[in-house]
Amino acid sequence: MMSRKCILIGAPVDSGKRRTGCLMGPDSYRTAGLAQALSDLGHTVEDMGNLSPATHAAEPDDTHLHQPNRTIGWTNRLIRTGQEAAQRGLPIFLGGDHALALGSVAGMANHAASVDRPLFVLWLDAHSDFHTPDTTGSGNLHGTPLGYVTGRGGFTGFPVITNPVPEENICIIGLRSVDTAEREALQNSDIRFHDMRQIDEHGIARPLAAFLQHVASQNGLLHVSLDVDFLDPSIAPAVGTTVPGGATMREGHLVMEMISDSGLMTSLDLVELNPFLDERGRTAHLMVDLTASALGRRVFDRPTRSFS
Ligand code: B3U
Ligand code: MN
Ligand code: MN
Repeated sequence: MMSRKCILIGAPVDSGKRRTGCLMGPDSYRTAGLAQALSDLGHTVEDMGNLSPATHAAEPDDTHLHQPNRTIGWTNRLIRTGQEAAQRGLPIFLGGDHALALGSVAGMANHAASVDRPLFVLWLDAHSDFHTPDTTGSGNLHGTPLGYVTGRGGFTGFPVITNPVPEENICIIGLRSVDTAEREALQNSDIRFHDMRQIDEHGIARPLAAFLQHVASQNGLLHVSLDVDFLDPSIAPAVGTTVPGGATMREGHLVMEMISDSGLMTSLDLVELNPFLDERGRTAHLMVDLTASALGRRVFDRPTRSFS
């Protein structure tokens, strides 16, 4: 396993939905020992502390969207900070809710363009987060990052997407809660998506291995966005939107170990942890353990297994 420079970026974004608490996420990961876990694996760790949103206008009162301007402020901040960090190491965005990914992914897309490589995105989530401000029924912008970074319209006031992520470069795994508008948009898109039914029938390794091989064949950079609700709420209760029937602990670790084996991951989001809802830190600890698996922690060092 290659030794990496991991750059922790605290992004206490809490504007992406109405239920608050995700702002405590970054400090919860720190308390659960994230930096130590990474340095125990031989990585160097830099912690940039907790960011705050860029200056933004007051919230309008004539919109169905929840706190759009604060999310615009966060997006501006995270694009800039993320892009700068990616030149120096492997950014790990400590959320914060999934609205942080409007900025993290857009920043990584700018970075990828600057080094002339394509960006690929692995989205581990119960939800597809492919809404636009026009299609969201809830008005919660944590449901829109994939819509934003692929260049869908309607994101008035947000930074203009200069390097849209091609739909065919995105793979979503873990789906089990998709709105009607999103389902249609997804089915008409080139995004690869895998719901729990598919995972139950064929296993989680097969679609992931196919995607990782594709990324490798294109010499791509890989951004991984891990939403706590990818996991089953019985093992990861600290999330506002619990959806039963999620990934097991073993599936979660397998996904992360395969990502690590591939050597492809260049940035990571840890999102939607709401420590206010946790049970004695177990969700925070699990997210730290999964991050460790993605960065080389193993039971045994054994030759990489091929899944083809
Ligand atoms: N698709 C719904 C629900 C949702 C999306 N992301 C989460 N929940 N966490 C929406 O509000 O857009
Ligand atoms: Mn999400
Ligand atoms: Mn989700």
